[in-house]
Amino acid sequence: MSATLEHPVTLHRASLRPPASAATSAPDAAWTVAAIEALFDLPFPELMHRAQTVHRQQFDPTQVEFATLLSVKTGGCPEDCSYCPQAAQYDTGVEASKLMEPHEVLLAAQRAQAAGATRFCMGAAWRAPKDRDIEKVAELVRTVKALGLETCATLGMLEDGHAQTLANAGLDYYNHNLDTAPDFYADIISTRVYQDRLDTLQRVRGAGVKVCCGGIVGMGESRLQRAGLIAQLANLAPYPESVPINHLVAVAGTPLADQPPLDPLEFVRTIAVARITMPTARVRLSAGRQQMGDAVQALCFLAGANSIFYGDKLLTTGNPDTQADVDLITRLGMTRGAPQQVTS
Ligand code: SAM
Ligand code: DTB
Ligand code: SF4
Repeated sequence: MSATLEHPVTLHRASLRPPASAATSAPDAAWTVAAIEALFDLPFPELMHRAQTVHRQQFDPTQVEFATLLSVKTGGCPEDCSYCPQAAQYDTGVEASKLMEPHEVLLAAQRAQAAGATRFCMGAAWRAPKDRDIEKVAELVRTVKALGLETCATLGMLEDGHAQTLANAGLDYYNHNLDTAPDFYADIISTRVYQDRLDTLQRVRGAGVKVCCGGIVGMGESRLQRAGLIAQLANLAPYPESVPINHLVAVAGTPLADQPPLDPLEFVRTIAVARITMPTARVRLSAGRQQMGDAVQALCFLAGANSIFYGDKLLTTGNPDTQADVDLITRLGMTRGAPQQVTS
């Protein structure tokens, strides 16, 4: 799977094929950070061609998933994630609220479904849910699942047994992000360690729930560290079924409030590299779309993104209007719907 660049033109043709294992989501050879950095370093047209080739081997490239987010428990979080407006210790104007009731969540899920979402993701600003929280979220999952939507939850770190309870309730995906490279992690979060995240992902897998795991770029990390994040994700065995790539939404009051945005083309490269290294995953163009503009988003779709968060709000920050997203997908001649892997 080497992406060595000594002879890029001849080598890229030989390396258009994904690693043999990738088609089965079970890598038998690890991606090295150097190989992934070499992908990032490819000439842009070359990188895009490779990403598109991999994408088309697995999916209809015109299909894009619409996943709607709902913050079912907002703010007041004891963690210190530097990017997050919901951390209690930052003065961001986000008000803490209690866990929503099933009838409120049902209404939001019905609205999302009527607007065209196929997946509904519930987020809670917890470090880790308590046993009684899990029982309540399981009820929410049952409520949403009964509508025929794909269900996803992101609740923080899980204890043994939590993932199984959620699985029994009908949870399809659990979102828990690695966020960044291991060697940049401590610059961003001090209240938990990388291994905690890996342990939760293991519990999710163990319960048979699909893994939604990605990260955030534009937090001041280097390209090498972006490659380090992708290497961590791609080397999970198996790699996640769903990979959200977020651009930092810089929120006033958080330590990263003044972080300048990443070069948009570097964001597109990150999507392309995620697609190449995790061919069968749904790669989600996640937070940051409101700041991105239509042309950059279109490049992200060309780079292999096949999922977006759909709805006027992410968890606490803005997202493009639903009509703007429907219009964009229409203008691009694309269709919404859960992308299915092609069989050949
Ligand atoms: N509290 C749980 C946790 O941290 O796992 C679940 C909710 S948390 C808000 C989910 C994810 O949202 C984070 O892991 C992070 O990747 C993303 N996120 C939070 N704030 C963000 C921001 N300002 N910009 C981009 N992504 C953000
Ligand atoms: C993910 O990777 N991004 C979403 C979802 N998973 C939960 C959250 C983005 C949050 C952006 C900041 C906010 O709206 O609070
Ligand atoms: Fe809390 Fe999650 Fe925000 Fe971190 S990302 S402060 S754990 S809500």
